Amino acid sequence: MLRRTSVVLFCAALVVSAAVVTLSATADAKLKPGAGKTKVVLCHKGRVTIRVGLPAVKAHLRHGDTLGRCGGQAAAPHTARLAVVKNVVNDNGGTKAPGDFTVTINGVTATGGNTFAGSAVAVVRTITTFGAYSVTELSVSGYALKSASGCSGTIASGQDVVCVLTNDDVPATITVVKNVINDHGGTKGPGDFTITLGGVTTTAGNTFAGSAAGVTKTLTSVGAYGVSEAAVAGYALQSASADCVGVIALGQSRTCVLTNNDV
Ligand SMILES: [Ca+2]
Ligand SMILES: [Ca+2]
Repeated sequence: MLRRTSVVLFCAALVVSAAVVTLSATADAKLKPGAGKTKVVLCHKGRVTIRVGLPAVKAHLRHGDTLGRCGGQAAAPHTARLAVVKNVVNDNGGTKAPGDFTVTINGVTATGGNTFAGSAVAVVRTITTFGAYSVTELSVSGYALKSASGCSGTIASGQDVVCVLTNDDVPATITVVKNVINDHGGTKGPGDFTITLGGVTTTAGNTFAGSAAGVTKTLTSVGAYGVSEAAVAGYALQSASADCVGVIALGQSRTCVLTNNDV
């Protein structure tokens, strides 16, 4: 009877510890957008080099796995390790990769160099001096830092630290203003004109009704574009501003003004 009780308790303890691991992994995934896709290289049980999802890293380190590949990078006495994971989100037409970003570890000494190209599967550096550190990167045109996790603080001998830097391409926007002049009896308004933005893609459709206040479109691609409209009987296009045709890059904004006049 006693024995049975202890077995039940032991199983209950297992369930609880499994739940704790799952909960902390979920919390990490929420804190770090895209964390589920991030892979970190670990040496598992001192023998096997594996790649695991970022949320699982803490649990692996807890049972004795170490950052980086097996062999050559085993934890020397009086060192720490810092893994830098570089993520890039390209949902607005950007084409840069993690390796296009130059990352620097500041404040402590990293074997192999403090400055290096980013990598989505982590660059692992052995740290030989300790204290306050930060991880920074050179700015890349058209990209903004979306989040930085574990990228500043203090690092002590024997610690394993994972820093995740995520950049996001900054959307370009195009605003179309529609004016209608009715000085010969016309009764159409800006909303009677159907406008199409060509050459690029947008988050919410390329064809829309005109507006004197302007309609702003957020782009999901960049490059050459042109604004056109469907003909409306009794009206002629009087003018189209310079930015109704052009080339647009990440982070840029353009305003196109189309003016029609009743004939
Ligand atoms: Ca973006
Ligand atoms: Ca007129």
